[in-house]
Amino acid sequence: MTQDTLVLIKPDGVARNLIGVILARIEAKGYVIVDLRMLTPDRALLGAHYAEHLGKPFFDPLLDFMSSGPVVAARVRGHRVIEGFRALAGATDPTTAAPGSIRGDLGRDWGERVQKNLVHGSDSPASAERELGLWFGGTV
Ligand code: D4T
Repeated sequence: MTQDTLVLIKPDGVARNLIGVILARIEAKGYVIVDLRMLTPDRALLGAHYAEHLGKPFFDPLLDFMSSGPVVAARVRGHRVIEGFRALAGATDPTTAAPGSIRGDLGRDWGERVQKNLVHGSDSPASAERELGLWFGGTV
């Protein structure tokens, strides 16, 4: 059941110089980074990526934040990696994300309209396929 998932290191993670630390956690867990790129995403890409959140109060702040600077996108591979990376990332809210997780150890609430929670990971095989198509196009 080898899977690919999309991992994003969000602008807060890049700005805080945590690219290496976050990629090292993924590799230390045993997953394999099979493609990697850095870009500042435009609102069209982000609107498609976050389409499920359209209309929610945090949607515009989320797009402002995500387009505010460079993001690292990674295609990560392994058995059950979709579930495994979500566990590695921790809960959405970095205040309550479990210690030991990326968000729990490295993230905090900054009192803003959007949670700056360092990373994104696809939440299902269908999401992974859709999101990898958006950020990388096609398959490796
Ligand atoms: P992503 O999609 O970025 O990996 O985060 P999650 O899967 O953990 O959370 P999500 O899709 O529910 O939310 C997407 C993105 O919006 C921010 N957010 C979310 C926020 O600022 N306030 C909120 O109340 C929620 C639910 C954080 C992540």
